[in-house]
Amino acid sequence: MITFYSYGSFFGLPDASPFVMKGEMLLKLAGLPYEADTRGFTRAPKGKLPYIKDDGALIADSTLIRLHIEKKYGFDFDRALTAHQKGVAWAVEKMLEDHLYWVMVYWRWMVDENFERGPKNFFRRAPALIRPLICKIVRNKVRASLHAHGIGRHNDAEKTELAGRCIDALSQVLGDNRYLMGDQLCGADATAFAFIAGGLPDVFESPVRDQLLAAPNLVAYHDRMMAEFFPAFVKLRSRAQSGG
Ligand SMILES: N[C@@H](CCC(=O)N[C@@H](CS)C(=O)NCC(=O)O)C(=O)O
Repeated sequence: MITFYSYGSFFGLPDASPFVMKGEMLLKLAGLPYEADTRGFTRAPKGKLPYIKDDGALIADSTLIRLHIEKKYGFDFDRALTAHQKGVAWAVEKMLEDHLYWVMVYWRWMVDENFERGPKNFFRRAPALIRPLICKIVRNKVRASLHAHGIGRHNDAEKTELAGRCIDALSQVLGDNRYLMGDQLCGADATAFAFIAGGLPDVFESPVRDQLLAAPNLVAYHDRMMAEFFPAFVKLRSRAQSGG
């Protein structure tokens, strides 16, 4: 049995991290049984989640998990796609992971109100006396990562414009399709779903959320995918939205 190391549910989502939601969805797409373990972060081989343990082998990184599934289990996530579609799907995936993600991180972590309602909850098990210090250290680390990536050097209007182009591109690629690239699922559906889901919780007020909500096809796609793959969270999301 594969062990899938995750953060666990926050903000009405299957997981706080879009990369973890992507990883879990890849396991579901491949039909592989797994058990989730939310206590693996301190032993994470690359200091990040998700990672899996499969027959004793540790595979860290959502994309490397995908490659592992493809190699070890012979599962082709993109079997329904043409070569051109495969290229587009991969490019869309990396646009979300390596570009839009960092704008999302900025709004979640660097805006005080969003941090208070969101990531601060990750530290609620830390001793009360040192909790503010831990929050400060981790936030400073995130700030440094944003700066190193480059997104953190842009002003809010610039970040918003860049995020808008990503969301628009995603919406254009999806169009009226049921799934990202057509009427069949592919590997990038795991990423597209996870990053839309990560941007939608109403605890985070952000231009990214507004831009996603302004794209009806992305919201409808998200709701379809949530119902298909994480049905328990459809209820949680609607309860959260109705203030319950
Ligand atoms: N490239 C990695 C990215 C994973 C990632 O960035 N995970 C974040 C959560 S969204 C994390 O665990 N960060 C912890 C840290 O940087 O300390 C993947 O695809 O799995």
